[in-house]
Amino acid sequence: MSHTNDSTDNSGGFWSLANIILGLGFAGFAGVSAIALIAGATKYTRAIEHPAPPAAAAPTAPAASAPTTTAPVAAVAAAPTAPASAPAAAGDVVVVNIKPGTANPMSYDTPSFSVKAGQKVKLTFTNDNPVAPLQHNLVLGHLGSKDKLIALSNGMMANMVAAMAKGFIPEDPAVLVHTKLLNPKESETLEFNAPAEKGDYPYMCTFPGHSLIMNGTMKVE
Ligand SMILES: [Cu+2]
Repeated sequence: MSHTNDSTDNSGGFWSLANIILGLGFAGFAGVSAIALIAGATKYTRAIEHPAPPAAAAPTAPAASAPTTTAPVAAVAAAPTAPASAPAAAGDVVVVNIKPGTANPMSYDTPSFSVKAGQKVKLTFTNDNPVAPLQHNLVLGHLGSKDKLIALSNGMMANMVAAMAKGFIPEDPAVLVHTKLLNPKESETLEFNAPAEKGDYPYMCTFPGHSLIMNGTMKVE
């Protein structure tokens, strides 16, 4: 596995602080929005005796299935619109480019992609979002490790300074490969071979508060 980093920007201190503040703000905002949405959905059901829309669509759900709700922020959270990429033929290198989402900067624009077992993967995460420049990383986890990694990510909130020094990368064998914590406009390419075992491998930004929405699935087929 090799890493390339094509930015020489060294404004880490500023972005670290800005990202903590923005990140905590977003996390709080998301929490309030979720509560508002649940409350709104309950009222909606009572008022017209109609099945309530899901309180929050899963980030991997197709955007088309998300019903219109009265809470626009929640709709943004459910918004990945990029279709899953088609699996490439075995033997080819799969090139995957991921950026923060345009509708919600604390999401990925690629909710899933498919690879063949053992196939070489060249995955580039470009942290470019002009609306909300935040620090992000991309951590690919082992089969079935999504919940564990989300918990580890959010657990780092308890000691942000120490965790930031490690780029918010969980020290856990569930981590397969990862980028460093990227400042806005930075990018990093990960090259690795897809695991031999078929299934869904989660990837996410482990900056505390991001992983619940900022995640996706690498499908090994
Ligand atoms: Cu992030």
